[in-house]
Order: sequence, then C-alpha cells, then structure tokens
Amino acid sequence: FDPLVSSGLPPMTEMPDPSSDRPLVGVIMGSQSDWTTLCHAWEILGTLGVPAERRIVSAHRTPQRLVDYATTARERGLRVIIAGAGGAAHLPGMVAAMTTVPVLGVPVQSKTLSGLDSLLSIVQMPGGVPVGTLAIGKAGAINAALLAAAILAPSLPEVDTALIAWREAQTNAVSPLPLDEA
Ligand code: RP5
Repeated sequence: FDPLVSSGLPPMTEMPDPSSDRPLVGVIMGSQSDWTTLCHAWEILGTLGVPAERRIVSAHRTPQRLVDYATTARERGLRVIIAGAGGAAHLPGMVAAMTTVPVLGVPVQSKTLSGLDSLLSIVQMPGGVPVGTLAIGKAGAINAALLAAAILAPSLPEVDTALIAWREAQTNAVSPLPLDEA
C-alpha cells in the first residue's frame, strides 16, 4: 500500500472510485481542465471509502448550475464540498455564499500566474463567509480530501479507521535514510 498518490495521472479505471448516489462529499471544479488536479482529491476519497460525487460547475460559464448545486447541497445530504478552480477562482466563494455546508477551496495552478491568482481569489473571503483554503495544486487537492475525511470521521467510524491507517502508512513509508538517486 503506497499512501502517496502517484505523481502521474492514473488511468480512471485504476483510481479508487468513491462515486455514490448518496454522496457525503461533493467534488466540484470550474472546468474540465481542473480535473487533473481534483482527481487527486477523488482518489483519496476513494481510498478512504468516503461516498462522493463529482461535477463541473463554473461560476462564470454555468452560473445557474452553481446556484442550483449550492442551494440544494444541504438537503441532498452533502456534508463537505471540495471546490477547485483556477485564475479568477470565484467558485468556492460563491458556493460558500449560498450554503452552510463547509467548503474547502483548492486553488488550481494556472498557466499564466502559477496559481497565485487562484490562491488569492479563493483565500481572501470577507468575514462571515468562510472557505477553508488549501495549498495550490495537487497538494491542496490531496489535503482537501484528507480534511473532508477528518470532518466526517467522528460520525463515520469506518472513515475514521481508514484515515488513521492512511496516516500511519504514510509515516511508515518514510525511510530514515536518504537513498542515492539513480
Ligand atoms: C476557471 O478557469 C477554471 O476553474 C479553470 O481553472 C480556468 C481555466 O478554464 P479553461 O479555460 O481551461 O476551461 O474557471
């Protein structure tokens, strides 16, 4: 068991699939191009057995889809929303403005400004409308999924057990000695 997500994009068929018709976590992204980042959150949710769904929801290109998603999230049973976007990354903040379901924002690494634009767009929310902002890119996607699992863990013993095991495996995978690079 390698707790670290592989650096390359794994084929969909090999990714643990958390898809569920009764999802607790929603993974949404502003564009298809964000999936290469958000897939790392998806993989972690699958590994930990957290029921989830994934959608493309653009704040700018599909605003009504955003409104519908955010305003029905709680009644549909979502307990956490992971929202990733890049550039003028308004998706996490706008979703958070319309629901009290916790929103974890993942700044996608943009081509032009390396994700600094995404980070600042997501992190600088006005007081009263919180978005839990993660790191730019893959690390942020991984940590968003781990945080979502940690939020759910107190009420889902199987997720609690899986999360503890994942963290222990990660620790055990770190060699005390540095290896010579080939
Ligand atoms: C944002 O614009 C998306 O979240 C994406 O990161 C960025 C670029 O989108 P595409 O032009 O690749 O569709 O809305």
